[in-house]
Amino acid sequence: MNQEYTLFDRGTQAIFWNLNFDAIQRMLDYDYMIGRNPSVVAIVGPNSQRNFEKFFYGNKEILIPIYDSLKKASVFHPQASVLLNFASFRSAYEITKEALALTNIKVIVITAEGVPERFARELSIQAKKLNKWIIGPASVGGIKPYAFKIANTGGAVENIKLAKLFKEGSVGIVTRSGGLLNELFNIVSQYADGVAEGIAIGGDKFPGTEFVDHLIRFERNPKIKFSIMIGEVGGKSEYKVIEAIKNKLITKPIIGWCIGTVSDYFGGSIQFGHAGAKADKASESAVQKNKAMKQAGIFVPNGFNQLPYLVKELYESLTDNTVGNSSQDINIIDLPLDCETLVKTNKARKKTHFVCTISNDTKEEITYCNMPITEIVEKKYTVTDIIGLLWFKQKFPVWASNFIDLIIKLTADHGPAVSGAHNTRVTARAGKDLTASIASGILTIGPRFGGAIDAAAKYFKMAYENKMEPEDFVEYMKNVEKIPIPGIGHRIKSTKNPDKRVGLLKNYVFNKFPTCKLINYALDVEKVTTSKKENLILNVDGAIGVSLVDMFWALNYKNKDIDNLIQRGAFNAFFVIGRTIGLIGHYLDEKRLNMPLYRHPVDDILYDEESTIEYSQEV
Ligand code: Q5B
Repeated sequence: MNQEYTLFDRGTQAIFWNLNFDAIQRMLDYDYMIGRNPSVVAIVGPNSQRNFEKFFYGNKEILIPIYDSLKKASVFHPQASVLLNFASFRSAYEITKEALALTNIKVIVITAEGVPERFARELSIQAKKLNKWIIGPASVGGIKPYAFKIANTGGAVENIKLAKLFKEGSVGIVTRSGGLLNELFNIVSQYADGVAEGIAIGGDKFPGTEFVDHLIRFERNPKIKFSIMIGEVGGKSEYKVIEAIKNKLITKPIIGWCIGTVSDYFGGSIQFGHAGAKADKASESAVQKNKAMKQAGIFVPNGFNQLPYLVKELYESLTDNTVGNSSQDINIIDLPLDCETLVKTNKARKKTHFVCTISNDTKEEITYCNMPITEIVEKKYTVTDIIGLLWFKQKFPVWASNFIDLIIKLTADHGPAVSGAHNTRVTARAGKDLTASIASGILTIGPRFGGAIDAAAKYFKMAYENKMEPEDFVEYMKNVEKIPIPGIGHRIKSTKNPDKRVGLLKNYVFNKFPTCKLINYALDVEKVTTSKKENLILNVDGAIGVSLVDMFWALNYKNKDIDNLIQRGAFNAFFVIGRTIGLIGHYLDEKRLNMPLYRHPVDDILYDEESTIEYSQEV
């Protein structure tokens, strides 16, 4: 601190305890407007997962570090002299005690209401011993215009501009309440030349510092011509000021008023909003305190409404200025408006980066294709109906929805030996979590395993549309495309060991589908391939692929739309969703059995370092 009467100046740095990002942003906005460096240099958030947060300083973004302890924050920021203690009433005491022990921290602002009175008293006594300042508990803080603003003091930027809180005036203000502090800012901006410093000491019975402490500081501050003190019913704080006037510790004029004069009309002891706003003795009533202040030479208005005129009168009598002619205007830097505000107030438009046509979470409840989930539940939509909505943007008829249900059931698992389940189990045994383990299984789904559905649909549909004879199609795939027909062939299933799943699919399609054109064609192709080799059956991928084409044809999808779905991988998605169920099962099974790390047996690997096999056999 520069001078003993000043708690804050344009270089004051603060540590903010708690992740109150809006309040911090307001401080930085103020700093930017008055052209000083950012006043918040560190944040303490013991439970934060982050070690920094981004804020705007003007139109630039800056990073403010988040520490998990006050001690660390203060070690890394020894210049920070203010702690803005925004902790809850449960933690505020311990944190303040910790801050009092730190040599760099000189001022502590406590916002929490409800700090136990004995703790508040102890903190106040301790702070005074150490020559430190506590503002609060239950305080909004304060401001030294053109230097430092505590958190939300002064309200929004518009209010700060209106109350001219960006320039230093000559009036010192002390209140208990933050609301009245704002009211006074407004009055002083209109009836005098503005605020030199404004502090709300807080509404608790035992504030860390009292009116008198700050008024004595104001006495020593040559910039301050007079002060305003707004007290409340209850407590003795105003009498301490009277005592200081008697002892000539305060000689500058003070305008004083005690809120709560109405309590006399109720009779008895009335508790007002603040914890300390209750008169336990007659002398603590607002009326008595106003009388006592007047007798001590404090300017006491007849009522709060008269206070602005008293401010004007006193200001003009103490300065050569008449109100309105006094401003030594300071250029404030205009705060750039953020896009969100401009868009909200219809002053700007913004291009969106994403388009979503399947669901909306910005309404009262999430909707799937415009249908609220409550309605979805009430109408007893099945999981496959939801697939219809979210994948294809339509509610399928029951026969189609039930077909999807059948696919999911039949593809859910095919034992631990297949690529996906094997990978999932190996990954789980390497100690990985559920997501990683099932992801490693899903990643094996492809042209040879489970992911041949799209390609099967594509080639069978192409052959059918081009009226290829099954034999010609088999030849075409071998000689022109030079690939095995997707959807044909299985490692263990054959004509002698038929795949029951394919039987169930065929049975459903022939009984429930309005049209079975492509599956019939595929079965004709199967006759050709199985005549070559008995395992070249229409496999589960192939049966699903061709049946889905039949399904979409029956649902009146155009060929182009079906081709697009295939090209985007929408048909393989049915295997992915089904098999994910099984992969989760395999993962949980491994964990349940607590299986150790898997290492493949070396006798199952052919080691041949002498091999001359080249990657490319081209000559
Ligand atoms: N040949 C599946 O082959 C397999 C031919 C063919 C014409 C064909 C193979 C293939 C297409 C991909 C496909 C999905 C690799 C399968 C699934 C899910 C699963 C898995 C599970 C589950 C099997 C021997 C001879 C050769 C080849 C000829 C082979 N395939 N000709 N069209 N498609 N299919 N995948 O038995 O003259 O001797 O040289 O790639 O649809 O993944 O349970 O395991 O639920 O988890 O190893 O069911 O068919 O035959 O490669 O030794 O070839 O047959 O040209 O002829 P194989 P290969 P040649 S369902």
